[in-house]
Amino acid sequence: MPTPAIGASTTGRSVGRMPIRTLLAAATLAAVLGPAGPSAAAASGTIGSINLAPAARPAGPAPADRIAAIRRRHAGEVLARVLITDPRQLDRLDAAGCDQWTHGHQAGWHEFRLDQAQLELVRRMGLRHEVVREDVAELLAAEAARLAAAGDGAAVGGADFFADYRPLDVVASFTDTLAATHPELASVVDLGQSLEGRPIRGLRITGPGDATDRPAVLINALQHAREWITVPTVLWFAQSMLEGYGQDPEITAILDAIELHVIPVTNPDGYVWSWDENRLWRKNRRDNGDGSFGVDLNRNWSFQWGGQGASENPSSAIYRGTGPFSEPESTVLSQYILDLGDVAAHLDVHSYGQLILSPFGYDFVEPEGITGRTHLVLGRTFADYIAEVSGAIYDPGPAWGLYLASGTCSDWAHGGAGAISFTFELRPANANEGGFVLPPEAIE
Ligand code: 0X9
Ligand code: ZN
Repeated sequence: MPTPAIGASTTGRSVGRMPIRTLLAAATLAAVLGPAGPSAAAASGTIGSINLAPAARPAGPAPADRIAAIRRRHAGEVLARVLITDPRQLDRLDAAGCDQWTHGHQAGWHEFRLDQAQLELVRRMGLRHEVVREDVAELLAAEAARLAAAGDGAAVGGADFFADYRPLDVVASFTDTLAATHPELASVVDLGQSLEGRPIRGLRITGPGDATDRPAVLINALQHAREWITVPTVLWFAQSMLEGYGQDPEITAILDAIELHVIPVTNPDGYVWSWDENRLWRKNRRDNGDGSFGVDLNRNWSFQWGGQGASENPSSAIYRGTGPFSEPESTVLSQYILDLGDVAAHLDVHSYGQLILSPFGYDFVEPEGITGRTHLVLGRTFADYIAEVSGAIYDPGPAWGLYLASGTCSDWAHGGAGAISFTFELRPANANEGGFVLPPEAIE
């Protein structure tokens, strides 16, 4: 079994008087818990003197047409868990176009979105299965109707940003506003451009003074377009840190000691596509030239690229791309991380599953020695904090325990950039609760 190249251990490092593990526990806790409630400022449509009204968005199809199209497209679809006893069964379901929501390729229970013909195939194959939701079309239509009814003005100006999911332009204006209202702490950073030329942006947050020697902590969300819950979660975390500075001694100490970088939308083209065309889109929007679109950004990172748990088939949901860092989105984020120089800790935020995954995921290996053990202890600590404060059960463990996946962001952040790194899978725990399509109440 190959031994991974491990970067410098960050285990013993501390930021100010704050051990890295405390910082990560605090950061993680805040990120997972979500917003405590609408802030009075945001509810009024302004933060400070900044008007939150978003820029005009291009007109799409009329809402009624859109919703009718969603109902037609997803008519009869169900969410089902299926017991796979031989990985070749997964190949057959994949060939039939079944949308696997759990991406493993091993025996065990897997969750799928299936139309009636695909469900019939599962029956014919004699696979044990259970339909957990029959209302996919309704779930998606109701979400689209709700978002259309909110309208652009209400999207930010009339209600709290965190009261519902927000399109890319509103995410961008909220990000700008957070920086504009905390100029002494935050600035907007521009990492580079997506394939379709959209900026990939984020916030750099640190206390006043010389930050040169402060280690960086980076949190990125939404590599996968349909995982909408990840965006408000990390933005709420950014807002909490900004509002807590000077109020909460622990947050103040953390921000005086580190540079925090929060990238809410790593895959802006996919995110826009998931809003405008296909809510359940996962990949970026690469034209693969064979009629298929999209590279799975979380299979495109250079560390162990092309190994197990990634596909060379462009139509696959886990298509790895033509080479390591073939995609601008993974390239610009990796370059940004390398340019920071001293990244102590990193979180790649996904949904769903309520999991805290530590390296590695490309094979059944873990970082050697104390670094590996530190990840496991930290993962357990995060899960305990989350349970204590919210009651939610998150399972910690090495990513390979979920399934093998190579070329992932978190494996690279640890194996290639030397950071302590985790992949978070946010709520819900399973498809019964809607999987990627959660009610807005789940944000808070
Ligand atoms: O498959 C992924 O990229 C992540 N799950 S998701 O449902 N959000 O797509 C998890 C990757 C974690 N790594 C491994 N399981 N190896
Ligand atoms: Zn994901």
